[in-house]
Amino acid sequence: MILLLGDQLGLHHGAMKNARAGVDSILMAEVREEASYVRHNRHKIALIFAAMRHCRDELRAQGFTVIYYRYEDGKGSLLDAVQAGLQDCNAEAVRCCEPGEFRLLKEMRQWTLPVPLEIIPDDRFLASHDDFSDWMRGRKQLRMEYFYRVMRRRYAILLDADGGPEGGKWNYDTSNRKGWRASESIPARPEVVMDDVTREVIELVKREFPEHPGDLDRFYLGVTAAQAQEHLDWFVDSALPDFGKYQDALAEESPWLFHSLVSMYLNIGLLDPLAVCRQVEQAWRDGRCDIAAAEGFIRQILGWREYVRGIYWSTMPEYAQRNELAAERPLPDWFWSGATDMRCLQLALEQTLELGYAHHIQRLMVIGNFALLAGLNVEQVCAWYLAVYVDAFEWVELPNTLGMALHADGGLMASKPYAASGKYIQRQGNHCKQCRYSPSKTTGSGACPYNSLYWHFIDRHLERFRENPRMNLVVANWERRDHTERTVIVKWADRELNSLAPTKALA
Ligand code: FAD
Ligand code: DLZ
Ligand code: SF4
Repeated sequence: MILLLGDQLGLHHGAMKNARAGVDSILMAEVREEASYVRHNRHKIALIFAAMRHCRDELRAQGFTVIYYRYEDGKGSLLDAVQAGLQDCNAEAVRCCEPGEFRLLKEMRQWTLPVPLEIIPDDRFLASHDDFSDWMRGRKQLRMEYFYRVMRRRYAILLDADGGPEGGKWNYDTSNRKGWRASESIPARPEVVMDDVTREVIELVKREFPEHPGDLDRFYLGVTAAQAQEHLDWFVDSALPDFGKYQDALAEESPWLFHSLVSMYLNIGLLDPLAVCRQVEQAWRDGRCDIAAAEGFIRQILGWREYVRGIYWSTMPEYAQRNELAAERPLPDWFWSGATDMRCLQLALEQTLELGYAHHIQRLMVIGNFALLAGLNVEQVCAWYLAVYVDAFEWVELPNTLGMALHADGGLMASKPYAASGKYIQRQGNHCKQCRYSPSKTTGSGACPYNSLYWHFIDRHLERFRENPRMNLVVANWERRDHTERTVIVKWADRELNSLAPTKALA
């Protein structure tokens, strides 16, 4: 019996590799524990249940026997489902591909079953656990850039005839930082056509998860591999040419700008990462986008995505406990409503809660940056990120949040914190024009909170940052200011911090 998890829906990888129609039974189960271990966005639950049901139908059409428990069947946990499934099918063994979260792997290892359980490696990823450990060995710093070059060479992506990087450079990041000035039009995304299976799931999720975020009247996701591919094709044709240029931009007009919106499909197995990279490389070779767009996009998947997974599995479970900057301030209630006057943060939170999506710069430099500067409790912030995004699974969410955004791993992933004042947000987009705060003021009425919080952050970690060569300049700038000025800024920031409402109940 093959246990197929809700984020492992590719039919040619993982536990499905070499599966035999007519011999093996496939078990799929919508279960309470997986749907509620955090307050998942309703878009995520709807995506997973609808994609699971479509996958079930496709497998049956291919001649597979599928044991499927719907949410209404009341299975509490995956273990309950496996035990019930075994009674149905007389299997000699259970096979499952390793789950994407340490939590579940640990549980599975403790399962007591009447037949052996075989947990096999997840071959959807382009670097195995051993590949990553080999790369890590003997390195003082785990710079993503060097890992990425190894991956480019291994998969021969964007290489010239001599094996060097196409265009002469490995990384075109410096061409990909243009701010948004609303001078170009953003292409409208194709509408998703829903069938009865998806509509039924949406009604179920609305009914069963009333306390979870997510406006399902705006459901916008594909739920089959074919639909995911259509989304990717649309991206390559219509948005990729501007992806690079506006990769770091922030816009009032759009929650997604020129981003691909494929993370959720990659993460649940509806798209294959290598095929996605090759399709984008081909678009460049055909002259349909520039090298900075293609390289910038491929780096995210071949580089960052594989790298964060490597960090996660090589450091867990200890990684989740890290809090190097001793950040303990409770997560404010308004992270669950978006009710703040900070325009950039309000829009990022609202779209996150309503759609389960925010693009990378919103996650890192608007929400994450605020959490970092304000010293919000690391565990609570990580739990929030795991809950609110459609693409959130701990293997990718945790290193990005704890490591990249909150610098709570003390610099294992990033040699300096991604901390910025309101000036950065102003430069990258057009939110500040709509905001009641001013990015050019640091203290006093109407001052952008990011500004004083930025200096508060530097001031509270002065000793640590003095030791960091990449932070020297900022520390020197701060220390050059006169004592009174520094005191005024720190006091103003304290006022801002004290005005953050304490949290009520966290999921
Ligand atoms: P695009 O901008 O179009 O990028 C293309 C693809 O590259 C993405 O689909 C994704 O698969 C990959 N990618 C890009 N950046 C990263 C990254 N840093 N790590 C891993 N993959 C990356 N991504 C998730 O998939 N799940 C998460 O739970 C998640 N949590 C995040 C939390 C924080 C604090 C931050 C800073 C980033 C997080 N990311 C996460 C990474 C990234 O923000 C999202 O993958 C991206 O925004 C998804 O939108 P997209 O598909 O439009 O991406
Ligand atoms: C996220 C999720 C949800 C909401 N529901 C289910 C489910 O009912 N059944 C299932 O098999 N998987 C679900 N998942 C995905 C799992 O939580 C995921 O496999 C683990 O978190 C490991 O990545
Ligand atoms: Fe955000 Fe500050 Fe700009 Fe307002 S002024 S949008 S809070 S950066």
